[in-house]
Amino acid sequence: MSIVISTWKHGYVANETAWKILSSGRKAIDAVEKGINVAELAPEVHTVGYGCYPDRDGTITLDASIMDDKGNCGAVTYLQNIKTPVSVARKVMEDSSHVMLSGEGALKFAIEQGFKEENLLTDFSKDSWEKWKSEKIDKPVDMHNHDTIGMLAIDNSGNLAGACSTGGMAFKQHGRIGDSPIIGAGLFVDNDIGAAAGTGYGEVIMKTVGSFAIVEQIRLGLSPQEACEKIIANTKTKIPNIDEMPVYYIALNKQGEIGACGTKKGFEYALYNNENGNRLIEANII
Ligand code: SD4
Repeated sequence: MSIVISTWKHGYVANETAWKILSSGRKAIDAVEKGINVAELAPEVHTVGYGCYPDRDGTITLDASIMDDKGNCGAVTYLQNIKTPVSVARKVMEDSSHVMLSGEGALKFAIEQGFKEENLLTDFSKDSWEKWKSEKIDKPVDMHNHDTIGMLAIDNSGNLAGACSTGGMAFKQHGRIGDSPIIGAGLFVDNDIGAAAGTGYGEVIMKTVGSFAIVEQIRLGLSPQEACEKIIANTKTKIPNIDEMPVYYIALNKQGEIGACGTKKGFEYALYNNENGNRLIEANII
């Protein structure tokens, strides 16, 4: 019973690669890493990896994390000049004694591990920044300037894994780090129970430790859908101006049931399973 679920439209293409890996009998951890690489490497995906929107200073800084079925995890924050941060996060998990590396140290580690240092700014990245600077548009999150890829998978052996990768918010404060590399906030996997990943306004996801909260609700007996809805409902009561700071989650349990919910309309996720193939679905809002 393989399943892969991922956030936003770019998850659809990423799912195709993840599914091929799962279908060949490989592990969920390989599927989520390689699936997310597809979005990271695509210059037309402007919110993840190569070709991202830069920060206020015109610099692209990336966050990513990954978690396997043994409860191991790895993360990078404020990483520059590497196209595939989720793969660096996996190296942190597997080939270092740490969970998280940041900035210059993360870059140094990546280069030591054989990753190539490259300029991630495309013409689109530069032009959008020039435009933002000249117009002083200050819209940290809307449907066009954010969109982390989060991906959760279950493999043929019934093991779970999850990962996420993002450029954070377009034109963010230089040095800002979001929820995606924070285990428990942007991502959490417990192979006995389930997995969850967040997208949207990272500050809200961090304040509410959303992904961990969802997995804990699944542990207490809720379905992934009920768990996502419960945490979204809680978040709405805790964050007064939630309308300006939307958040969204996807979740998967050990039995292969999925859930998705957000505070605002327009959240699409991609689900690939045996019954229906790959589909882009609009999530419930509550
Ligand atoms: C962040 N959560 O850095 C990310 C951005 C995002 O959909 O997911 N947007 O806050």
